[in-house]
Amino acid sequence: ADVSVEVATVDHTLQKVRRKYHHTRHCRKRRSPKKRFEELWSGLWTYPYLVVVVVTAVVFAVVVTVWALLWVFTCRESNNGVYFAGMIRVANEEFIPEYRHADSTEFLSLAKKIELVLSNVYKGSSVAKLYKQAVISDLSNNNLGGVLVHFWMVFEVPQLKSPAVREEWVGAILRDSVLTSLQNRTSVGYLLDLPVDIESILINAAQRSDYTSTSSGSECLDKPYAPLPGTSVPLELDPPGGGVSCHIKLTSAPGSVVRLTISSFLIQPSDCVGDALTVYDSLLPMSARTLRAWSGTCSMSDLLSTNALCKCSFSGADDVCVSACSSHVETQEGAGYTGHIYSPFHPSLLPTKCICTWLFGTPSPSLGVSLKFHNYVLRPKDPNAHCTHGWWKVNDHMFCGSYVGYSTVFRISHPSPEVEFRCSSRQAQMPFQAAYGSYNLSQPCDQGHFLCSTGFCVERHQRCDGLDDCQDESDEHFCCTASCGGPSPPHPLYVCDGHSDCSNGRDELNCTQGTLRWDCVGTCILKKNARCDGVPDCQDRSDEEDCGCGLPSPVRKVGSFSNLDRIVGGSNSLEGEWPWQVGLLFSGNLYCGASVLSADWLISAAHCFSKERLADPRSWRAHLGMLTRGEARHVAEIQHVVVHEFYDASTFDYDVALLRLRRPWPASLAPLVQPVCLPTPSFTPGPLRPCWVTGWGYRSEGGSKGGSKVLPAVLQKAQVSLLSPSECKKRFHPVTARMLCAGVPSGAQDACNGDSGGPLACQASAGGRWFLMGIVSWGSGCGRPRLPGVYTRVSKLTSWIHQHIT
Ligand code: 4AZ
Repeated sequence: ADVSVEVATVDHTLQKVRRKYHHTRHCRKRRSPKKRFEELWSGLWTYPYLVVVVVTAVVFAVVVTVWALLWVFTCRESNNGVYFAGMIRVANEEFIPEYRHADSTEFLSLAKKIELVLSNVYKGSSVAKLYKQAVISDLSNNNLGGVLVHFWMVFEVPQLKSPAVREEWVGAILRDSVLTSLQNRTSVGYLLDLPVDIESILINAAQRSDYTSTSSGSECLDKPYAPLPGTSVPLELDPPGGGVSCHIKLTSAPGSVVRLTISSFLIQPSDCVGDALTVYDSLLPMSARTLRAWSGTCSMSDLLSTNALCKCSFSGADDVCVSACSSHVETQEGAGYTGHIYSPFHPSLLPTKCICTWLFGTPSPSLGVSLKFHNYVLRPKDPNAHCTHGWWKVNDHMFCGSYVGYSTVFRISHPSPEVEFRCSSRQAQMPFQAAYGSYNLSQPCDQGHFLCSTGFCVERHQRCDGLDDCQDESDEHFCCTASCGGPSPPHPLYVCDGHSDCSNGRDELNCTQGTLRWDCVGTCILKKNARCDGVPDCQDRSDEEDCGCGLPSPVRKVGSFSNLDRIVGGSNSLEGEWPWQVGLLFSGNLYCGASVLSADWLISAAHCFSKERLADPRSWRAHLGMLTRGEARHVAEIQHVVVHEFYDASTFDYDVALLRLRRPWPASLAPLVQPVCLPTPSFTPGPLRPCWVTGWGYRSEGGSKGGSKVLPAVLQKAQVSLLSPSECKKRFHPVTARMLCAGVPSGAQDACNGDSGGPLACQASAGGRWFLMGIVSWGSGCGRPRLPGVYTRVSKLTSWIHQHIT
């Protein structure tokens, strides 16, 4: 109506609009609302109004967007999904064909049960708030029986806290929720009410993309099944591109294994760098179960020279098995190790079936062949037993391979031996490699050297020096044979250790009369427990050096009482009674015990830190000067953990670990925090001086007392007696020189789960110092009659300890 068109700035326009509106309101006759609306509406579409509306809308949109973005990135704590692939063997379940189909009622029912158990475990753990869900992805059969469960676990973690959920912790929570009994050393225990194999538990961090691409309904997932041995299932893996991962889950009939033959691997030019193929021994992409990985490493120039195609070909698995590991090998004289032989598919795991034959040749009939293995040993085959980690035939003599924690040299005293290796396990095993060389048949070791039973040569002066130079102690064995009947005294390590090493018993003579050999530097004296006994016996007083240890000063509080219903048959300790006792907490839970050795070193059991049991020092806190749980005088961080290099998780041999504190504990904590003394090789507790085991572990087997799992709040102590090695060997097998039995015949006093790593301390004499005789290691249940606890024999490991802490 009365609006004219003109070009104006926004300000100008606004003023005009205001003026006009003002004018309209005051000077016009009143009109009907409908008419007024029509006027306003048509007015809005005029140019100046339009500009105002558009500008306002744009400003509004910008403000809303900026605010929303700010909220997303700053105000709201954004959550990240953290994904883990897991595997566990459910022991009592028989695999049925229906389990292969994720939509079958049988699958769904078992999956639901397991998901519930996993959910209960994690919802009751320290990461309960972050746990979102567990999804069972596959159920498969396996050669150990039961059903192998492959699952995903999803945690929702605030972005800043992502590192808080780590694969070691997630795995540890699961493992620690399994109640096992050490009886019979079976690895099957109970995860709530589900019987599971603790050894089978494996948790690996994974990518979200792995989770989505392996879930049913994913764009590129195939699950071929070979129903009969020998069935060949052709596979073609042709990813659709765009960064999509494809997965093929291969399964075969129970009792058979899958053989995968890769005939060609074509890498497209554009994707060359990113293309990769990984084969896992699992139905989910678990890094720890990688069998083999190939990645597209071919460069663009390679591509050009091969017609813009990078082609990698692999021959059939059977061919590789025989041809790649069998060969004719020539050694050289005096040139050390000149080459290697490898297990088939090295460095992949060993296949379950294979045969390799190596024909060795040496340049002279006076030479033999030596094979140096890393962490693997060949031992003569017991005619009544099967080889479980490789069957070997060396010139018609049979050997079994086994994995050990040290290197070995296997010497074949023949100039041209034939060595045959057969895989002998129903499960894929670790690969091996051996360096080969020749040696002089008449003199395997150079002059001045001693031949260890590991096959290594060590310098002669290293024999019988108390140090394990051969890696299997063979340089320290039979050290007293020469002197058992001869003029010189038996080897000090074997004197009065309670073990008859000399056939004439000379090494154990006169021990009851209190005489014992003690080596001062250069000379020796005969006195029982001369070390740190307050009397300088050596001329240089070396026997009284570094003796600030092993003297507790217990405080009996008014009204304190002894409750004879604790540890297995133990009682409450007093404040300061065991000042070396340490509580080791992993993620806030008391896991193990330890003992103070010095201002910055603690000693504990290796099995508390073995691979599965969290080797990461950052996960641990040491609670020092603690009587009641949670009331430590000092909490220390651990800088690093030294697990004994020969620790054997299957036998618990060398079950010892040293923990270095990040910072020394303050000296002002004395006398409530004090080191325990380290025993000499010949230390024996004083007569009628029993030893004491201390800890906050369970009070009975299975941890239940009156039906509920209760851990004592106050540090418990129990008195136990040492058993002779021969008594110990009657109860358990194997008992090695690094083990020690202690208990009471009725079993009424004993260590139990949770006491592991803690001290078994013995007093040298009445009122004398306390020495760390043992470290709680293992046993058959807790508190059982005639089944003592087994401890790490510290006196056999003092040189290793000193090597690290001094
Ligand atoms: C344990 O699992 C454990 N009764 C420690 C000691 C004993 C048994 C078990 C000996 O930590």
